Amino acid sequence: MPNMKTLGEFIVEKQNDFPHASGDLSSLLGSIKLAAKIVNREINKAGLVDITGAVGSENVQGEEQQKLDLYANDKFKAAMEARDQVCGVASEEEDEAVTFNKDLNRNAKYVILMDPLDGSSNIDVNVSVGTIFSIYRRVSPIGTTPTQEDFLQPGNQQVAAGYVIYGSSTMLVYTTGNGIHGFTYDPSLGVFCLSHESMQIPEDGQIYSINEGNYIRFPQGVKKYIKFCQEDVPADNRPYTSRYIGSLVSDFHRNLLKGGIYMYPSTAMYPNGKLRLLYECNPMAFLMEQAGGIASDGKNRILDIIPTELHQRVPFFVGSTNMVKQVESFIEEYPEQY
Ligand code: AHM
Ligand code: MG
Repeated sequence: MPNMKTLGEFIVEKQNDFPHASGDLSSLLGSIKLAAKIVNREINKAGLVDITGAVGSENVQGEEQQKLDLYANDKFKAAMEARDQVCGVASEEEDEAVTFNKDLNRNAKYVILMDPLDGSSNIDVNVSVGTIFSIYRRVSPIGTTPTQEDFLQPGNQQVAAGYVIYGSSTMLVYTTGNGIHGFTYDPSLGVFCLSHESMQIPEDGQIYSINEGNYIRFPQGVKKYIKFCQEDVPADNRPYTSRYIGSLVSDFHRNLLKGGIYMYPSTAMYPNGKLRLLYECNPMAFLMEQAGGIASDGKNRILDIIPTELHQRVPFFVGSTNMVKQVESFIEEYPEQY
């Protein structure tokens, strides 16, 4: 296969741009790649083997069943621990951050925060789901057990972030702060191949993605923006198209490629929105900025928010620059809640 570049080759090539790089981050991305392949294999057969059943129940072989989100959590954690570049992991599936206590892990310089299987309620209906990850350099001394501070860093400190989308094809998309690159999985070869180098989102998009069923509970500014999207102004390409899968990674990925905005605002039910700052919004915000778009909580840049809690939620507006700015201006003009 001439000209085909694998994820592994691409990572090494990029690492060579930094002559003093230790290779630790490359190796860490390699372990994410491995865990993604394992989870992908399991997701692909979710309808065949009864793995989507309740935790604790038994399958026909008498093995205890595990839900796919817990399965993904275990696989990603194990991959991180095995490779010695990570000293701790925070996950949507874990109440507290997990620290690795082997000497080699304690000497590692990175922590990782992840949502191992986002949108997992979609698996039973064969809709795409994803893994989201965010990598930071620890701030605690090397050789010690990582602390809360290592995990509660603002998003602007991320050294890498990415997602895996388990969709009609499986893709891994990541950034280390030098553009955002996508790799499509070839199951026959078992490799991720470079398919989308240096992606850029259009500055203006025509897709808006939001759970409109919650309309009545949205802040006034968001309601006004939705009506703006629906107005008949052909010169401005409005009305826009509404697309909402209900799986952040899939909605984000489509909007990234086509131009658009994804919104999960505060609602009367979720005053801080639903999505989690540390392992959903920050990595997506980093990726989006690398693609030339922006990410906001409606007023402020997501990446500058100082986190206070591991599982903190935040309203989230991400996508094409002019669309996010437009909703921000409506929020400013109509500050009333609900
Ligand atoms: P999860 O982490 O529990 O899967 O929830 C996150 C998901 C996102 O993928 C998706 O965009 C959102 O929740 C959908 O929420 P809703 O069903 O309220 O629209
Ligand atoms: Mg999630």
